[in-house]
Amino acid sequence: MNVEQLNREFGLPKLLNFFSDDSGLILADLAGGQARLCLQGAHLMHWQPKGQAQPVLWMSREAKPVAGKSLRGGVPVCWPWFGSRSADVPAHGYARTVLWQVVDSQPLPNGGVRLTLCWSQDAHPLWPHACRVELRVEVGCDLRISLMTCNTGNQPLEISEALHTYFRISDIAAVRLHGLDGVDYWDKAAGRSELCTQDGSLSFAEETDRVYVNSAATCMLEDPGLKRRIVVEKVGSFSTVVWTPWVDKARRMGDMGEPDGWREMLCIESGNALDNTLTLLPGDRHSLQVHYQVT
Ligand code: TA6
Repeated sequence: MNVEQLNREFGLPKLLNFFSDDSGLILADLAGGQARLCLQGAHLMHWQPKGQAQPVLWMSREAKPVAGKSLRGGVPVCWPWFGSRSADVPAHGYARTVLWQVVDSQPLPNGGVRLTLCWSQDAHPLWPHACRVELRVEVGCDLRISLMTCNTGNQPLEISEALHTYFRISDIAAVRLHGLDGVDYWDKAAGRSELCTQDGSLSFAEETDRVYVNSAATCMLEDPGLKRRIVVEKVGSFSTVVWTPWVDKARRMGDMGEPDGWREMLCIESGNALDNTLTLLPGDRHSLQVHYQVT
């Protein structure tokens, strides 16, 4: 569908408007501009609820929508695998670079809006299986995102996934992350892969890349610099990934926004990865739901 058809079929006055930018990609403004989503990747790019002086989601100053390329920031959808598999396939799967279809839009009682997108395939060159995945975004004073996968084929499927959420913070040295005390994690920083156990809350002073496993724990990010707390509550997700690249990896990546955009972001990702990889039998469906609140 083009922009006109999308607005005719799914547009909602003041709540949901589709438009295309100079990349030719189609974007959607939600809830009167409190959020913005790119149909490529069903990628939520921006969320700044009323009353918040800064966006809750971080987006690199250098990021702009480009066909076939994922955006550095917002909520990339990692699916049908999380992490890197081999050098010749993209890390975190291909869902974040394909064109999702809009399937539904609804106003919400709280004055917000719900937008549902889907990607379905008989096969994909990188993953030759029949499957359907839906992303549902509910935007208002808080944010809910659901990622629902259905095995539409006749073989069991192994899926790993994550909502790879980048949060805007005042400074990486100022924040603390609570809620993971006692949870086991795979320490993936600096090429390591060691199983450890979290002791207390997290503060950050170096590259941190941890996949916490077998935990549905609610996390709370405390940011005194922006005078806010962000609560990440999830259902159907047993892995939480915490990632800051720190200065050297950020420089190597080159798209975190010079000179130190990396200091103003922290990823808290809700998914099912490593020990929590899912097996879906034919006809099975799995739903991962995350509720983000700012207080
Ligand atoms: O989720 C953390 C991580 O796996 C890091 O290791 C880093 O690679 C990050 O994701 C970004 O990955 P991307 O493919 O988006 O550059």
